[in-house]
This record gives sequence, C-alpha cells and structure tokens, in this order.
Amino acid sequence: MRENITIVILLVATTLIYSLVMVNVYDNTVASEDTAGSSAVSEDTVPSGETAFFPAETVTPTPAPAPVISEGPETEEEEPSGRLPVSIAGMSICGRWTEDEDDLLNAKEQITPTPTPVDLIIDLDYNSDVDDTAALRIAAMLDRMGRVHLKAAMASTGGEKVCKAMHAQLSYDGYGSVPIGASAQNTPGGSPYWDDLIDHYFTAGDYRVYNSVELYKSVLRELDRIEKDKEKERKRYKKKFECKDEDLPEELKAVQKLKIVTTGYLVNVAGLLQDPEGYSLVCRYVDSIWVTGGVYMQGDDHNFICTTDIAESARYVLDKCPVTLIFSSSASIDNEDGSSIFCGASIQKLDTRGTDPVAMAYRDYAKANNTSLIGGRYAWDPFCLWAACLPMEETQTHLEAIYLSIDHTGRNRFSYDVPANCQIIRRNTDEQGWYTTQLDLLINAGLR
Ligand SMILES: [Ca+2]
Repeated sequence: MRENITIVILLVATTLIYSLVMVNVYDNTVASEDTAGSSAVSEDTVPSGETAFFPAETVTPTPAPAPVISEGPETEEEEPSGRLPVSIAGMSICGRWTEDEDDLLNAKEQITPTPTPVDLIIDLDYNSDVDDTAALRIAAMLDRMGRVHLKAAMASTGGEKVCKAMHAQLSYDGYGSVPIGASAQNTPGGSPYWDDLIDHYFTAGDYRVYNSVELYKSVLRELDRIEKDKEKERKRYKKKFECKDEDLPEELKAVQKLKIVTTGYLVNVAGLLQDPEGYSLVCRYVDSIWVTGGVYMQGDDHNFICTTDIAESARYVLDKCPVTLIFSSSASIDNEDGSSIFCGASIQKLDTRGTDPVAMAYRDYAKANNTSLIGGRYAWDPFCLWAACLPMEETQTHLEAIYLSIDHTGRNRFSYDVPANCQIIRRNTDEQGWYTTQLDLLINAGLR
C-alpha cells in the first residue's frame, strides 16, 4: 500500500516538473523570437510572469532604499563610463568612475539617510556669481535623497527675472513646486545666466512667488500648527499615563525646527527679524541660520558690503539674531597657503548635450566674464549649504566659536579676544579635493 502511494506521488511530481520545464522553454522561445536581432530585452518582450521591464510609467514606486554615495565594493562588475550611475528616484548614487580624468568623482565617504530630514529654506542672491546655482542644485539633490525638505527658495536680489530663473532651475530638477520668495528690499541685480535658464526651463504652471518675509512666515507658521497639534498630543499622553513632561516619548518632546541657509545678502532675514511675528516665529522654529560670508580674519565680503542697505542688513542680523548664527567664512574653504575649494568642473564635462542648467550657468558666467571655469568655481555657496544640511561627522567639519563685527560699510572682522557672538565652519582636513568630490557628486546627481 505504502509502495503504491509512493509511486503515485512520484508520477504526479514528474508530471509537474515536465509541465514547468515545457512552459519555461515556450516562454524563452517566444521571448527569443520577439527580441531577434537585439541583445536588449525591450518593453514589448516581457517574459510572461516577469515584471522587470515594465514601461517606466507603469512601474509602481517601491519604498526607496537608503541613499548612498560611495566608492562601492571592488568587484569585476562593469561600470558605465561617461556618466554617473544615478537612480532618478535619487536613492542610489554610486561614485565609481572608470575614466581617469574623472577621478574626483570617486567618493570616499558614504552619505546615509538621517532619521528626520532637515527642513530647509535656502536664500540666494543667484546673480553676481554662479556658485548659487550649485548650492540650489545640492539643496534639490539632498531633498531627493531624503536628507532635507526644501520648503522654499528666497531671492535676495530684486526683480522678477531672478525668481523666474530660480524656478526654472528647480523645475529642471523636479522641484518646480517649491515656492519662491522675492527680495524683501528689492536689491538691484543682474546676471549672465538668468535669460538662458528662463528661456530653456521656465514654466508658468507651478510658478508661485511671494514676498520673501511673508513666505518665511508662512513656512514657519506651518511649524507652529504642527507644534500646536503636538502640544495637544502631549496633554493627552500625560493625562492617559499620568506622567510629567520629562516622561514623554522623545518624538513628542521634540519641537520641529528648520534651518535657514543664506548664500547671498541678508536683506530677507533682516526683514524677517524686523517683523514682530517673524521674530517670534524664528525664536521658536528656527534651529540655526547659516550665512555664506565673512573674510577671515578681516576684510570686505561682497555679501556684506555690496550696498549700504546690505551692510545694514548684515549688521542687523548679527546684532539681533535670536538663534545660533553660523558663518561660512573665507577660512571655511581657503587653506592657509591661499588655495581654495572649487566645484562645478565635472558637471561641465559631463553635460555633453549642453542641457544641464547648472553647467549652462557656469558656461554663461565664464563667457560674460571672459574667463574659463573649466576647473570649476570657488565653492563658497555650495560648501555652506552642504555643511549646514548634513551631520558634521559626514562633512568632516566642525564649528568654532568666534566674535564677528561688521561696520557700517560692511567690512568685517573676526576676533578670538572677546566673548564669541557666533560660530564659523572649519574643516577637519586640508584635503580640498575630498570636499570638491563631495560637492561635485551632489551637483552631478542632477544630470539627466
Ligand atoms: Ca551667492
């Protein structure tokens, strides 16, 4: 009896295996016939039962893996050359590179996700120099990677063109919905790259522009609403568990705050602090303000001295700012031998089609100034933005307490002789190439 059962089981199993083999042979034959003459599997030749090559528009987004910028494991696997392998979802970026001249694309550190992305407002002059475009690109890429939430982009230069140009770049990077703040003081300005960016990438559809002080307040009011809801939760929790504030879970204790990074003039931030509601909101919901500016140990920085109003704005912010104020001074990107961190060289090489807005801006700037940016441009703005948004152990930076004074002309002076009133970003190492690589990887991540 037992032998009969065994024979029956064997027969059934053999039949099943035969059926499966034949189905597989049939599917492979069909796929092979459909793809004759082509080594690639096309969207039209999806083997039955497989989902790997669905047309892009039908792919259901899956939870993103950890964003990684890394050198990657040493394997025999062939790497594509000529472009960084970048996932459009922005969740996987590999810094490996096969061409010797592009060795600066070999990242030596990893960027890993933070549990809670930093809410960020970036405030740019986006006119007189071109590194603002690199800073805006890095802000968008860090958002794409889940490292920041880019809540708004402010222009500290006046006029509508600068707002349209910023919107154009953001649109290219998929961030056309980010609201734009127009200069609170309508500081005059012009730029060699605005027209090019507007002509190529401006779309009116999702263009939203506001007075920058009003936009700052609007974003901060949203944090106020979140905090008020959280306060109700805290009360409910304490009542339910009959406990005190210190017994609350960490996620209920924490107040959500944002970071402001300026890469231009401080006119908008000064306007925000002069506004009573704005000042109150900054006190409660701004973690820190990171400012690109300051000549170390003393000197004339364009971001402080450009006009009398700009100088007064810088003085006002330095004097009145109620939260941590951090400066990315010349010492942040300069070595003592006078050399500096540059970035933006590789995006120009990689943009072979001439369509990337950051590369476009670098080329326009070089042409207008009758110079070459083949080696990149000073990394003043992108460095400050990058250092502000990521943990300092990742950016190989630290903060140093210092005293800063700014006179009526905007001329600044740092000093260690008196109690500190701010901090400056310092690098842990003089290896400028490492910092260039980190910045360029993020800039290049936006390349299509
Ligand atoms: Ca700038």
